[in-house]
Amino acid sequence: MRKSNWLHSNLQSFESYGISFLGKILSKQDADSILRSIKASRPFDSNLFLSESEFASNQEFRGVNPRPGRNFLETIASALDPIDKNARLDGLVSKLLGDEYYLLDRKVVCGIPEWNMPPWLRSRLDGRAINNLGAYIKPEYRDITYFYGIDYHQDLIDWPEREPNFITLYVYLDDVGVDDAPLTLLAGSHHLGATEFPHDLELSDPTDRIWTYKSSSGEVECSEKKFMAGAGSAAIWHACTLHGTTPPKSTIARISLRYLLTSRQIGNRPNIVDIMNTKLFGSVSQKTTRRDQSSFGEIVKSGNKLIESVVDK
Ligand SMILES: O=C(O)CCC(=O)C(=O)O
Repeated sequence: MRKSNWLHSNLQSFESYGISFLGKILSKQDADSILRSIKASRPFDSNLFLSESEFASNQEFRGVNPRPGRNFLETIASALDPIDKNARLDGLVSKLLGDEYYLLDRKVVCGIPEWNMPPWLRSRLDGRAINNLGAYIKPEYRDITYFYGIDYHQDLIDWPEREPNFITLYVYLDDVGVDDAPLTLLAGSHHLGATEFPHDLELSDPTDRIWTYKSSSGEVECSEKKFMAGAGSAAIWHACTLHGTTPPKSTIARISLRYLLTSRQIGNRPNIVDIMNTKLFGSVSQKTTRRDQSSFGEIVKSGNKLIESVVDK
């Protein structure tokens, strides 16, 4: 696709649906080289996990994700140049967030298949809404985020009181097909603005996979979009776009990169995301973004609408 068509169609998709699938932004070779260094850094099997007794003797649910000083991507920063210096991507993000946009966060995200999980943990997590595995991972491996499926959520969930002035850029390092826990996104769900997790969602048309999403500000019908693509492919979405994954059915952990990019406030030159945010039906931020955790940060809410919607199908 010509450069100007690529830019135009991605801007149009982002503005209308809060999502855009960018195609390949990394060569297979560059994606492989990043993937190889991640895979060489640890075992991607049950050895990632604490034993049941180790976990029981020191249960920690907060501070178990990557953070500055404990983030695998800090160790391979130059391998990320093909993303950081990608002129097409930079042109697109500059339109969305303004020329002065900057990196808010980036990390490796790994989808863990069932067979990699110790049996005690599988039964403990069964049916939970959000399975971020950080609490169960050995401390030396917490420089990556691990998921065993996650129900539909907004990326604003981690940012109470923040406005959605950032976007997510997700880059697959593996080929991702239907059994590899593809990201599943709800087109147009950003229109309802910032809403609390768990969200009011119903699969109203199971044949065409259309979800009715409600909040106190309104209701939208959202078509489910699966991000299935080859290694090096990327997608971007608005901070209020609902998305999630089921656990991978395949035996291979799915490894991806997740960037959050944000705008700088520079006078009164609103960028596209700022303009989109003035048109959201509901609130632009929430003091409380989620109601699924205990006071210690453990996920206690059961019921995962995304997983339940595909069980036995
Ligand atoms: O990669 C995954 O399995 C889930 C990632 C996700 O939803 C997120 O990072 O917000």
